[in-house]
Amino acid sequence: MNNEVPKSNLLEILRRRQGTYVSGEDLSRLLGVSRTAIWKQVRSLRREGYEIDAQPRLGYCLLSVPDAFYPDEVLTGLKTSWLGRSLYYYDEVGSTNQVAKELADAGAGEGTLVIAERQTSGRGRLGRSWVSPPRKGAWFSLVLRPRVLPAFAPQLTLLAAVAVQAAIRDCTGLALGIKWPNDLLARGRKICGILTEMKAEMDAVDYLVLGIGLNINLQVEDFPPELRDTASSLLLETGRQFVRVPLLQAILAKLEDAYTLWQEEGFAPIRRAWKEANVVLGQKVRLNSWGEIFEGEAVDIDETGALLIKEAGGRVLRFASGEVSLRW
Ligand code: BTX
Repeated sequence: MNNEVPKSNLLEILRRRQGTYVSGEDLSRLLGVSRTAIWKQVRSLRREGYEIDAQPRLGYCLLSVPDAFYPDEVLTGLKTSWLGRSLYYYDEVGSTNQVAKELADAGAGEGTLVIAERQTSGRGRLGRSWVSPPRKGAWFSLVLRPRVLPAFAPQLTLLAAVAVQAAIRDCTGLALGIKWPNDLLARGRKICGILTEMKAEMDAVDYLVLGIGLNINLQVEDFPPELRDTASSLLLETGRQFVRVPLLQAILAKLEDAYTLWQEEGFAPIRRAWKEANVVLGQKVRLNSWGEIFEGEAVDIDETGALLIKEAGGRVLRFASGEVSLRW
């Protein structure tokens, strides 16, 4: 008798009968392993945070599952058809974007997901860092291989912002505002950041890595003092603790839908959705573009996703990238 119990198979059976007991004998028969092997796997699952009751005559009963991004948890109930179905999970990693880039360089397919409970050197844009404490947020990256010219790649950041905004609205009721190009804000504080990195030839994208950092259950003290006035989390905004796995699943589903729409109909529908959820247009803004400062009213984003700013003199400037400040 084979004595290795595939964890996923055991979990699948217990999950299907969640709330009722399954005897060791039945499990042993269904999985083709000894009862000792089942007991060993149950102990290992308990160490991972699964609550499994064991009763001498009744057998095993799954009482609760941990709120961890274990592949079994992410894949159970995931509604996407390709996004996130190939998945690399880490309890701790430097940066999920870095890992995703290495995987993409080695040929990882479209939709590959890299997710970590904690990042030790999470990255923002321009060499900045992203605070990613253990099991408090969703820190993840996706490998995408869109067939577009490199100039259209920045649209993906806006697309991601729209998808995350919609998923959070559906799951929590919170309507976050999108700040061009890559932040989601609540009351002006950053709750989610998006970092898109690309490898491309002159006329074709090889791959894009879409990195998303979403602050979910962070308390004030989880942020370093210098971020406490500018950062927030879903918990701090709503007073509620969220189970993270369903949030991630909702984000992946919205992202897959938006990405499919983008490939079929182009940027127009994404642009419309972005304009509805943004907090930049119509505002006086200051934009830092490679160290040069521009000021004016943000009037629109164009069909490529670039921001249009109207200066006091009436001249309209177009920015494909840059850092926007709203309050000055
Ligand atoms: P950004 O450059 O727009 O923002 C980075 C800045 O945001 C930091 O300099 C700091 O001021 C502030 N900040 C840092 N951590 C947080 C936080 N947790 N919440 C709010 N504000 C913060 C935004 O870059 C893009 C961030 C992407 C992060 C994801 S996580 C998964 C993936 N892997 C990875 O290394 N990065 C991405």
